Amino acid sequence: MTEKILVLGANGQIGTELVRTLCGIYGCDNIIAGDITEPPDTIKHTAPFEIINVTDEASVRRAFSNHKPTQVYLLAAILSAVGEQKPKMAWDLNMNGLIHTLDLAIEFKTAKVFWPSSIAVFGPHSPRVDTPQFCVMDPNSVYGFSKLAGERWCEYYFDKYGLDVRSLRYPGLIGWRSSPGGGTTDYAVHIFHEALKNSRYESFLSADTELPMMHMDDAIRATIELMNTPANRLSIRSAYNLAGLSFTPAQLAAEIKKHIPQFELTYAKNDPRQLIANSWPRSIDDTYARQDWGWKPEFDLKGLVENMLGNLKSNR
Ligand code: AKB
Repeated sequence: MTEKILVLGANGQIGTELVRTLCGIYGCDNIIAGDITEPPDTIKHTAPFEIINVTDEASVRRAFSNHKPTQVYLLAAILSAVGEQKPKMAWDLNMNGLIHTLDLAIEFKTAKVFWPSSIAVFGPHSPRVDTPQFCVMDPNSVYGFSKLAGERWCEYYFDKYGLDVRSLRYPGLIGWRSSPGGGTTDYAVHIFHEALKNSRYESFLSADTELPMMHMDDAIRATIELMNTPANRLSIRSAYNLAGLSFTPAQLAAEIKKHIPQFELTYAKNDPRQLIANSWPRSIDDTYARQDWGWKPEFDLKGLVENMLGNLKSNR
């Protein structure tokens, strides 16, 4: 069967990279990149692009009706830091975008839907080290509880309506081709750009704030691997825990210094993103992903830093 794949939120950090990868696998003519605004000059989608507003049911319906997608990736979201500034807007986009997509996927018989969750679904009472798939979850950011509610909806649509919806709890994602958009883990991307440009960076998180992170190449591979796994092997229909590596700003800076000895990292005080980070896991137990579909990350800290600096340097 020829796939027709709709990517909603295609201009974002993950969408930009995913459209490129899906083009390579399925051919660009079989991908539709959709987002609420035209892509900025920095993004050149290789697939055809359309304006689609996921909060507007009619807009999403038009895309489903025109393209009859066999797969949909719904990536449009307001992330943790911006979500705290615009809580109602974050809830509207993160929830209603998902419900519209799930309902239309049933109506138009879409074979598979991907929707990203996040480590933000955990909260201050979740175990912080090797956080398990199933535990207390009391997220205190709007982004976090919209993702947790979204996970519940995904599992509900699978159980009640048989919709094949799949999801991953992404850690902070670090890639050189696209920029992050308003999250708590964004420092770990900006630091590379500033290290190369100015040999200095001010981290909005404290030196010892350890968070789960992942190279974008690993995250895209995980996404495609999950989507290609036979449905009967998937035991998790909320969202899979997914681990790459964990590090603190100080550890990241020390690794960058091996390449840029004059690099200096300073730390801002009282940034609101620190409170969000303090409620998140330090590391993740992703046993279910490893067992069900053979997940294995490739990047450690050394490899990630080499890859980021090398690619950013040669693409300046
Ligand atoms: C954020 O920081 O909000 C995101 C995430 C971990 O989901 N990068």
